[in-house]
Amino acid sequence: MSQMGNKNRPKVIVTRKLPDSIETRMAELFDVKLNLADTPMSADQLKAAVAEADVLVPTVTDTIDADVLSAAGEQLTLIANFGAGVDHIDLTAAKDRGIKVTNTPGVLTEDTADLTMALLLSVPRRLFEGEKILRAGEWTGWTPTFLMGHRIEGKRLGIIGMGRIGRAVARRARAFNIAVHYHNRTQLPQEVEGELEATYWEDLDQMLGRMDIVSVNCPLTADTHHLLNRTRLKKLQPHAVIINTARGEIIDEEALADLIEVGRIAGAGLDVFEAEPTINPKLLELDNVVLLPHMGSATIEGRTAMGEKVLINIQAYADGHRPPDRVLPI
Ligand code: 8YV
Repeated sequence: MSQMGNKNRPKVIVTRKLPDSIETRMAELFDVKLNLADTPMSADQLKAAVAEADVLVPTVTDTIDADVLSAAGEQLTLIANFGAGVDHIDLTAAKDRGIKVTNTPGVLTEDTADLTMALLLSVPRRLFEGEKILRAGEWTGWTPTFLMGHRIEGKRLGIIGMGRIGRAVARRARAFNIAVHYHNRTQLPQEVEGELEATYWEDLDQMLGRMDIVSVNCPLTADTHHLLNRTRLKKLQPHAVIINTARGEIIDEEALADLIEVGRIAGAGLDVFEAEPTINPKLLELDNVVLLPHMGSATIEGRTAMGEKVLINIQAYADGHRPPDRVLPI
């Protein structure tokens, strides 16, 4: 039985504006404080929120570190994250204070994989370069050699992180006749590998040296921070491109920008950045880089489903049951 077991209407503080239907349901079910203005909360505002709430509903834009959690009152027993990644939450600090953490896995898999494919097509085929030229009124007509990119059919894709999203990317890649390779903490069961026609590389460095396209699909953890550091990035072949729809901090962004600038890496498609929403100015200068504002899961369907997961996790917890999407305790 949770500490909230007797509370019919837990006090829930939501840090950002969520889809309308979710906010409406939240207000029906819980004593909820919404952020209709949608301005990101400062550390002090987050501290005030954790001092007051039974349940906090943060997003990727909230840094819930040990300092913020030090302000939490005894009543804060659940952090029901709106999002799958929980790297912005200090799980050790939460655990020490007996705070449970849930997330929203599974419902953003396909959308994020779609966006990964969109970038995977956009960079080699130079789609955004073409768009930019056309909109600037600089297109003077078809020529046989204008904006030639590279074919993706038959190329080798190395997926880093073969969880739900990585596998969804692999399925799509197979449909484009791309050869799927992957690096993961553990090798997938043979039947899954067979289904995805995926080749496992235990050694990431070796895989990087042989790929045409690399897609980052692993979570950000202490182990994956700057997993693609300068030394590793240099293992890539000069014609390789990198796609990142996971977390910016997994790649040393400065090194990536430097290596693309000097032609040691052919390009990148990035939906996530090390210091979001600040973008490394070097990246902004590069034509062979496609930059998107962290929109992997930005579909009405996906964001609504994420909200529904948050609702279910809170309701289950308030009813004294184990919420379905437990990150902490596992
Ligand atoms: C979300 C994401 O939009 O779920 C995740 O981990 O990166 C995004 O798809 C964001 O995290 C919402 O908090």
